[in-house]
Amino acid sequence: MSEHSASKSDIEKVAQFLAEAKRVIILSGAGVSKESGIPTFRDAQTGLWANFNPEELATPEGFLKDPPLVWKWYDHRRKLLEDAQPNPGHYAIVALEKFVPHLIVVTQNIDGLHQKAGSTDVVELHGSIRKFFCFDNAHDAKDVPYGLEEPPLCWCGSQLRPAVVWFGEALPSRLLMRAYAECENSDLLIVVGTSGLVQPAASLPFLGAQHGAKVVEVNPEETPVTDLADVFLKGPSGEVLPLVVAAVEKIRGAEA
Ligand code: BV8
Repeated sequence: MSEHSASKSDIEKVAQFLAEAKRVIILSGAGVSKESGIPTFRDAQTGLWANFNPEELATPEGFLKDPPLVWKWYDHRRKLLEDAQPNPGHYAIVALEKFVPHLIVVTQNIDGLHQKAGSTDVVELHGSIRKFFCFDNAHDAKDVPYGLEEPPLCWCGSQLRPAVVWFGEALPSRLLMRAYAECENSDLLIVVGTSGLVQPAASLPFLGAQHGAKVVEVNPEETPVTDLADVFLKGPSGEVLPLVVAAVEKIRGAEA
């Protein structure tokens, strides 16, 4: 039983956008990894984490207040990723690369699943849970074991932290500048699985539209982007995106 309610004509409309597009941005959020078994950022935290607000844990203040707690939260989320595999939504995004001269994935996700699926150009706006640096001097650290009860120390003596962007921290400027530049030059932005609430990433679809890009949204729910979108494909990305790829293949086949 399909859970999506995206119409055949809307899917074909998006496929036509893709068949004609030269420069496409896929802007993804936690929803694209939901069908890989990774809870979205706003899903009720499970178990031990049910009593904590992720927007408090994912801050430098939260880390300094209780380094072992924040360290264990990220360790728990990183462990969840050990067995996580990309889902059909991730693979559909990879498949689109062969139809579009320039396709880039700008993701808010820190799970690395786009790269694991084979996407070749991924901008991780909010960093990566698989990398670490030290809190005081940003020295990189590698091969950090799972299951530690508190943050290990860098060779300089400072505590290690995950190499993610916390609330209140600036996004890496060269990544943000790249995302802005891509939005100013894109024909089409496909916004997948994001609640569209977290800035400055949430502004990217609006920037793209201001510069003439068409906007497509893929999400089971409406978001602040839905009214902006030229087409809203309502449904889980793991179901909807493969249908879009099949429709583009049909157009390409007919052209051949
Ligand atoms: C900054 C890493 C400034 C950590 C994350 C205005 C302008 C600028 C800043 C602000 C502003 N207003 C407020 C701010 C501050 C803040 C902010 O935006 N707060 C929000 C809450 C209002 N922004 C910041 O702090 C940013 N920094 O602006 O710094 C600055 C400048 C100079 C100097 C110093 C400071 C930093 C933001 C980054 C925070 N880090 N992640 C970690 O993950 O632990 S954000 C984190 O939450 C995720 O990475 C993700 O980006 C975000 C959650 O959003 P989503 O990905 O959308 O996930 P969510 O769960 O919300 O939604 C899931 C969606 O999927 C839903 O719509 C659902 O319907 C859908 N879905 C479900 N199932 C499926 C599906 N979709 C498809 N298929 C399915 N099957």
